[in-house]
Amino acid sequence: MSQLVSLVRDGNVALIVIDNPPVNALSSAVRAGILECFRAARDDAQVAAIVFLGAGRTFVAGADITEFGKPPQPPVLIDVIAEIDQSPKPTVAAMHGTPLGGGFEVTLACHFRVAAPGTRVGLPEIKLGLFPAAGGTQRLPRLVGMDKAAAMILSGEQMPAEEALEIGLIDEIVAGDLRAGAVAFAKRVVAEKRPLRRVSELDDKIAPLRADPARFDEIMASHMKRGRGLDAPKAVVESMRQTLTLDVEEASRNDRDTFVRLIPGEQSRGQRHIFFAEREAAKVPGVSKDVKARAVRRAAVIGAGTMGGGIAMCFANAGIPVTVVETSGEALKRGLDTVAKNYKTSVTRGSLTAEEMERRIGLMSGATDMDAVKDADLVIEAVFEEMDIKRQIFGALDRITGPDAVLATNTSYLDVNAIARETQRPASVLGMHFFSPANVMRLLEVVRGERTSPEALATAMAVGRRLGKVPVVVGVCHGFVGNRMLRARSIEAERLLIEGALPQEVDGALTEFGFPMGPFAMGDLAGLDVSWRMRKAQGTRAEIADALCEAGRFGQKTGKGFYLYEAGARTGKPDPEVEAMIVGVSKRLGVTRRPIGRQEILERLVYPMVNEGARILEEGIATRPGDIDVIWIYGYGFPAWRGGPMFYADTVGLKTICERLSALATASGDKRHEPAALLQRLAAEGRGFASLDEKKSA
Ligand code: T1G
Repeated sequence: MSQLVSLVRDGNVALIVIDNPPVNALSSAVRAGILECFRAARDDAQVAAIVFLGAGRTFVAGADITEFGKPPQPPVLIDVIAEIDQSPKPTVAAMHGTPLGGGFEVTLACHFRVAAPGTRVGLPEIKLGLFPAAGGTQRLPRLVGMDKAAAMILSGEQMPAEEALEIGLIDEIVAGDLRAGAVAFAKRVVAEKRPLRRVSELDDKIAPLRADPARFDEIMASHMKRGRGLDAPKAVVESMRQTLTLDVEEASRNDRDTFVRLIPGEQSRGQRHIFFAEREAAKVPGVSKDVKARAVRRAAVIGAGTMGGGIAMCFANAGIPVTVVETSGEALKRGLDTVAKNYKTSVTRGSLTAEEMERRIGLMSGATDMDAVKDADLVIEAVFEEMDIKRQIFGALDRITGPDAVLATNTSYLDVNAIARETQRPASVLGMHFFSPANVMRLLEVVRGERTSPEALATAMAVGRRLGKVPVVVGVCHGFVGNRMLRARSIEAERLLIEGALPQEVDGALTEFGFPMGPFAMGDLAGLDVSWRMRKAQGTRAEIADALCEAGRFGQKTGKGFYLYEAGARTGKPDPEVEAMIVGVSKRLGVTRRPIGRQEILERLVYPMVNEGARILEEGIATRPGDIDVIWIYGYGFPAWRGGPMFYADTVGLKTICERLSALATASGDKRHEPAALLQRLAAEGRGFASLDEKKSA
């Protein structure tokens, strides 16, 4: 047997142990090893039952994603699973960790499934632009019914073993030694001569749908939320529809063909790129795995505004006690009341229990005296974007907190080095830039100052992950990575309005591209007065946004912005008043308006961002193109199935992008549209940004 898969005996039970760190992925060698061991156990007269077990931290977590896009090696997974499915002897899957994807599909081919407490099962293929093509779409509905199966497969979410037990997905939770417990379970099955229930032959949950196919469509429609229009969700529906007419064997063969077609598709390539890019982003140059992060037992947040309150919620949600400091009792009360309101909304929505809400609120304390943070291991400043205020706060924090405390600023664009210079501990100062709403958005830009130490960085990255964020290290410049690229887009979006486009046309180009909303709807949601205040502080102008603010149109908060929001509606309507204002600004600037098509709008919004991303890479502000992609997907809603701005640029072709940017530079006279040197070099060499990333995915 290969060392990746071994066959051991425990009495009359054969154990097939898979040991392929780190997650027991089903590489071709593992598949071959499983098949070899299974056949040996099946054909051994001394063996009465077979248990599948994963070594290390988890049962099999899926097919080996690094193999996708390469020529498939035998044996293919559906053939391995088909043989297990036909086992004449009882088969038991002993699960722990995260049995996912193909790994969970192996367990569905077993007669029985047992799991250690805390195990989480799932079929997350949809998140890779794929679908469970090794029988998951055929066996799961036969086991738990179409509705629960569709919910699990179309969301790709993990399910705790305790819930899986309730719905009959697993047979027993095994406390203590999983291996011993699973063997004992198998021996009981043999001793009791339990009937062997082959999942592929179950039909009681499918027959009613066969009689009422419309019900099948209703179920599918109820679970097809975000994935509308994408290839993988459509493939899931058509694959699951086969349960009404075909047996598992035949349907699985069709699934394999569909799967092979999805693999090379741009949508799956984009999502697999992000899967690996997110993990690459966790690898910070100069911060090796043996750099020890400092323990963060207590946190503190300075400022209880929208951001400060949201950040404090992140810590409470992660079970970390957090002190919130404000300048006055009134401001503090306002901030904590907003936090309580947010939690109450979650309880009303059913996404949080009242007890959990009380527990989290109990982890938060408030103060108006900065001395309250003296025991904090990490302090995050989240006050107004005024450098003088931040300088004062960091000077005070430096005096008050312990020598090992990490001091972070949530600034979205100010100079972290200047802030660090206000302290005696610049090595422990960095930026932790959360995205609004901080308790929801997963991106965390960790801003590395010129003197930030590896330990401080490791601490911020570790805390980011504990808070459930996706931390990405960025360098110091105006706007770091995300907001610097957003500014390039915002300038062009305003120009498009002046030259002839309307807000709904500009926003429509991006929502059709896959963004949840466009720049103007986003501005109305965030509040146009926020960036207006920043522009006034910097002495810059945005003609149309300024005109709207001067007319008191701050967006949703005032019922009017770029759009009209009737009676507190969340979705705005085009407002003829705004169109008249825009036409007036064009006239005042002497610009002759013209109709602008969707493709031109899209190119003028996305390509300047790519150009800024190339400069960011040249300057070393981001380590990899994939880091920029992760930032835009987790911080700004760039559609994951497009892989992020830099991956998308590769799919367009950098030569094309260079040509369009040069034309834009000539037409607008704006030198910033001249293609960045890196972009020109890669285009000239016929390469893409991907050639700069060392990645595993094909
Ligand atoms: N294949 C190859 N490498 C994988 C992998 C996989 N399936 N899963 C993880 N890795 C690598 C990962 O890149 C990282 O590498 C290391 O393992 C630790 O991962 C036929 C076709 C299991 C919940 O989608 O969700 O089965 O950076 O940092 O936070 O229908 O990994 O250390 O070099 O994420 O503890 C379906 C994907 C595949 C599961 C563990 N399965 N993995 O999280 O560790 S498609 C998945 C995860 C499929 C079938 C279809 C998570 C995890 P490195 P990590 P973690």
